[in-house]
This record gives sequence, structure tokens and C-alpha cells, in this order.
Amino acid sequence: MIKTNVIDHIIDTLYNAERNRIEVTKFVDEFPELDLTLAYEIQDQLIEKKCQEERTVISGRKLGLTSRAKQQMMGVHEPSYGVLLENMQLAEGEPISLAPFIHPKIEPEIAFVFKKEIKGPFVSVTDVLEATAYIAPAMEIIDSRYLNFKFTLPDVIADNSSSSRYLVGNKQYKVEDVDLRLMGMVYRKNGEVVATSAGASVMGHPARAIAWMANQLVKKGQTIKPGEIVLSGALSEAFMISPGDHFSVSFDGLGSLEATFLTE
Ligand code: 0L1
Ligand code: MG
Repeated sequence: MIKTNVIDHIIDTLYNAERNRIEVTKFVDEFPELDLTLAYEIQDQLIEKKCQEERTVISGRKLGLTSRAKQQMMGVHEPSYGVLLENMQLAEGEPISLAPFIHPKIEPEIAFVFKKEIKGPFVSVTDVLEATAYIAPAMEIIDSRYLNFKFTLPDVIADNSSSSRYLVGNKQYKVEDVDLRLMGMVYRKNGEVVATSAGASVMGHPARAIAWMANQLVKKGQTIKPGEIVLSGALSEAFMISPGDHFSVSFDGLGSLEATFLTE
């Protein structure tokens, strides 16, 4: 198949999978030409299509696969990034319906909101922290369009890094008031602790993950813009969500955030 047909085929398949809540099989076996560059090109075009069809706009970015453990589990060698859209954001405190999802999982994150543009290629942790307006506890609902979350790195990148929905706590915190590496995290499912971690689980420092992404984005002429939200990467594994589940994440010095799922 010629390149534009491959791109259109993958975009249409992923778009329809999300819309119709069906799983699809990964693409690399059929299209070995699907490398990282082509995958990010597909991601950008898929986002453009979603913005047009769903009448929404970009609200920020997300990092994925930021921990060595998750990279090893998925058999990949580097993190991924994706795009957040305004219509993916859920309001804190509002019960969440499982109706839009295929096989959702939820994971704890730290959200950064920026007051200055961040432009690669030489962005450092300090640059990210200086550009940050505030940080807040967050959770991301991921919902890979691939059968049983089975994919290669280019597949998952084309699928916008499994993005689906996200929620960010309303209370804002200053980066200078917390040690983002040492900051402890406790993640609970239905009242039971299911994971504990610290900020350093995200590439040694959550801002390092964002610096990495900014230095990648510049290769496509893109930057992180003022006002954008960035989910800096999961601090633990993601947990499957069942109807009626309740998740909470508490951070040392950063408050907590809850997500409650409807029973139907
Ligand atoms: O946000 C994430 O860490 C998810 C990235 C994609 C990997 C997955 O779907 O598990
Ligand atoms: Mg995530």
C-alpha cells in the first residue's frame, strides 16, 4: 500500500475503534514501514481528525511508558507522548460513566500547567520547573484501542499513547513547595492500597519526562504552549476499572484526588 493509504487506513481504523468501542489488532505486522516517525505523523493527523469531528481543541500533552518497569513490561525502549483534548477532561468529583470505554484502566499522575512556552532542543528540568504555573494531582484513564493492550511502540504512538480521559485536581500547588523526586504517593482502589511510589519513579523526576518530550516535539516544529496541561507519566501501574469502583491518589504535599465510577 502506498504511504498515504497506510496512514488513512490506520487513522480510520483507530478512530472507528474508539467510536464503536471495539478492539483492533496492532498494525506493525501488516505494515512493517510503521516506524516511530510515521507513528507520530499518524498521531498528529488522528488528533486533527478528532478536533474536526468532535469540535474540540488541544488542551495539552501526556507522557506514557515513563517507568523502566512499564517499558520492560511492554517490551519498549523509550517513553511515548500523546495529545490531550479538551473533551477528554473530566471534572473532579463528578461520577464517571464507563459507557464510552473499551477496557479502561486508571493510573495516578502529576499534572503540570504551564505559564510559558517550552521549546526544545535543549530543555532541562530547571527550564520545565521555571515555565510551570502550577502542579496538581491527576489521574489518567487509558483505553488502548488494541486487543488486550497488545502493541509495539509505533502502534501505541499511532493510537495517541492509549489516551482516553483525564482528571486534574482543582487545587493548585507551586513546584517550589514540593520535592517532586521524593514526593510519596499512595494509590487506593476501593479503600485498599494497591500501589505506593514516589515522584522519582517517572524518569528520575517528572519534569525530566516533560523536558524529554519538549526536546522530541521540536523535531516536528512543535512546542508546549502557555496554558497547556501536561500529564507527566504514571507513578504506578494502571488498574482495570469495573463498574462501581472508587480510586484515590494521595501525594505528600500535593493533596489527593478521587475518581468514582458509576455502577451501570
Ligand atoms: O499513559 C500511559 O502510560 C499509557 C501509555 C501507553 C501504554 C499503555 O497503554 O499501557
Ligand atoms: Mg498516563
